[in-house]
Formats: sequence, C-alpha cells, structure tokens
Amino acid sequence: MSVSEHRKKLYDSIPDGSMVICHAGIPVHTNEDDYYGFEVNSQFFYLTGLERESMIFMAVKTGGKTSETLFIEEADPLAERWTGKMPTKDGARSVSGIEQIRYTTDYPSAVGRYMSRCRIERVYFDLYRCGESDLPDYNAVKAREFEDKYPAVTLCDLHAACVPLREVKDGDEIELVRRAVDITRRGLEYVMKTLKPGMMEYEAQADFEYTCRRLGAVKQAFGTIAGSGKNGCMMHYVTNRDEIRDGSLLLLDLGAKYGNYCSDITRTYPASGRFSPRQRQIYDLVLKANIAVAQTARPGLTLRDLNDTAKKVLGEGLVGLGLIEREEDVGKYYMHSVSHSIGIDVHDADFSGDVLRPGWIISDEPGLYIDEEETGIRIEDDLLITEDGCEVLSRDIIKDPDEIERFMSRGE
Ligand SMILES: [Mn+2]
Repeated sequence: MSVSEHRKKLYDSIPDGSMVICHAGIPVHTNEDDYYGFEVNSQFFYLTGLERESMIFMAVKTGGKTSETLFIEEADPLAERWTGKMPTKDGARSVSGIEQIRYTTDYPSAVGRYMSRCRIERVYFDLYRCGESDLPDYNAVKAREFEDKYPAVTLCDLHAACVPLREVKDGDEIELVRRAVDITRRGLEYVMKTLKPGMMEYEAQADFEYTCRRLGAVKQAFGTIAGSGKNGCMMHYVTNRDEIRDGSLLLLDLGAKYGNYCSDITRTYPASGRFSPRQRQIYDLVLKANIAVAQTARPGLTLRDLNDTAKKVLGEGLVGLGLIEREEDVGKYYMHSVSHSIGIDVHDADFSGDVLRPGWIISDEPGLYIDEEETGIRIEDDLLITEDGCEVLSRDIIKDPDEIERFMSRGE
C-alpha cells in the first residue's frame, strides 16, 4: 500500500529522537451553525490515506525504530444518527495500514508517556503558512499548545519534511491523477457540445462540474475559471457571471479531483465553434509554446528552465505578430509562470529550485492575455516526468484548433 511507503520514506528522512504529530483538522466555521466543507490536511492524507476530521497521526522514532499510532474518534450513536457512520478501528487500519489504532481520548496521555520516557528532541508539526496575514492553521495552533507544554523540544516543519517525498508520485498516485484528468476530459467534451453564444459563463461551469460529479469526482481541484472575452485576460477569474458573446473566446481553467488527487487543465474555445483568423494566430502561438515545453520537460531541469522555454517561444512569436518590439517585453502579455507541480493539492508541495525527477507531475500552461483585443488564451496540460522526458497525461483532451472546430461542429 502506498501510504505505508510514504510513511517509511518519512521515517528514513528524519533523525532519531523525533516525534511526528499530524492532525487531520476540523471543519472551519462559516456563520451561524454552518461550516465549510471539510478539507483534510494534505500531510495527514499523504501519510494515512484517510480523509476524516479530528483524527491524529503520531509516530515516534527512537533507537532506530519507529512506532506509529493513529487516534480516531470513538463512534457516537447520536452523532451517527445525524451525519452517518463514523470510522471504525478496523476501517481506519485497513485504509492506513497502521496497526495501532486508539481513540482520541487516549491521545493526551499517550503523548505524555512518550515525552516523559523517550529521548525526543524534535517534534514535527505541519507549520506551513501561505499568507503572512492568514489565521493560523489548526496544526499550527496545536503545535503552539504542544510547545507550551514541552518547551524543551524543537519544533520542526512536517510540511517541509514531506515536500521532497510528495514531489515524486508513486504508481497509485499517478493512477489517481490519470483518472482525474480523464474525468476532466469528459467534462470538457460535454462543454464543447453544449457551448453556444449567449450562454452565461456559469452555465459552462455547471456543464463541466455536472459531468465531473456524475463520474464520481465529488470535488473540483479548485474553483472553476470560466472567463469569456476580456474576462479570459484575468488569470484567476472565478466570478463566471458574464454572458459569453458571439465571436468571443471562452477560457476554461478547471479540473476534477479524484481520490483526493487533482487535475489542472486549461482549454480555450471559440463560443461560435470557429476561431477568427486573428484568434487563431494567437492560439497557434500559445499552442506552440505549450508543445515546446512538453518537448523540453525532462529530469534535471527546474520549473524555471521550462518557463524560460515558454518565454522564448512566446517572445519570438509576439515580435513576429508585431505586438512587442523586443522579446524581453514578453511580460506585457504573459505574466505568470508556465509550470507548477500537481498532486494532492493543485499547486502541490514543491520547492522552487528543486530539479525535476521521474514521477513529478507538473502543469504546462503558457498563455497570452491581450486586453486591447479582449483575447485571453491559455492552454494547459498535465505532464508526468519520465526517465528521459515526459508523458502528456492530458494528450486525449483535444487542443488542436482544427480538431476543436470539428468536434464543436458535430453538435449534440
Ligand atoms: Mn495550473
């Protein structure tokens, strides 16, 4: 089972005298008696394969040996009456491969015993922080509580410890991303069949997400971006409330999430089913950059190297189209980066500067955003880095403009 392998890699990478504590987390409150949908901590999921709130994973490495324990809530018949069956010890054991399963009520005394009897010098909590002004995450709060009780130990970051492991996907993880990509393909094919001028952007979003859900992807990898015309020029436009006008392009950046693994695909379609000659010129240039990146991607390069490839192709092309005078001005129309890793998270754990290794899954997403022409085009594929290059996981999601026009002209 792959999550056991994930844990083994972690134990091999941390020094003796370490404890790992990772909370699955709890749902976050919205207003009154409502909560956001539960999102499991990614490190917890990576190490256990479980997606249930309030669970706690603990591992202790001393004397060259590691013991691991999973704490789960004891089933409560009243809670089960309202929200369904709670996990059992057997169920949690079979998913995680962790032999020792205890109830969360035992957690404080278990920690106390380890801390008083073992030589534990450092304790790993997930201390990742995204924005400086964010509220502290649940695991960070728990880390602070722990530190108050045991000030002699050094806090270490479990997120940082997991990054080098999570960068390289194993066979099971790759299969889940393949499934997610395939569901996304079917969602996009449905959108191509239903897309018409006069529709609202949210209708295209609904057509995509409808297909994903029907195929068992109960979550999207991220908020669907459906930007038509000038809205396609905003990289993370998720408002999706405008009409898709005749003659405009619809940029769709979206992805199904399957088995808690993401896909991340962008396609740009003509609302009418046919690209104008000018749209086609720009589309062809973005496609050229997209193909060049896939041809370049291989072990040993960094994501920055791939972005340099994209910038070169786009810069030359923009000079050729007369949109810029010097290649260095490519940033006027291309203002993001071409690649990020993909996995449990859509922008998955990676360190910029790390070199690609076989098993990385990354995006390939050049784009051009020309406000004055109300034209935003991005084409995004998902690549699996192999021994000597890459495999385009999304190769079956059509992107050739002739094929798109042919597919769309077939109608329903
Ligand atoms: Mn992306």
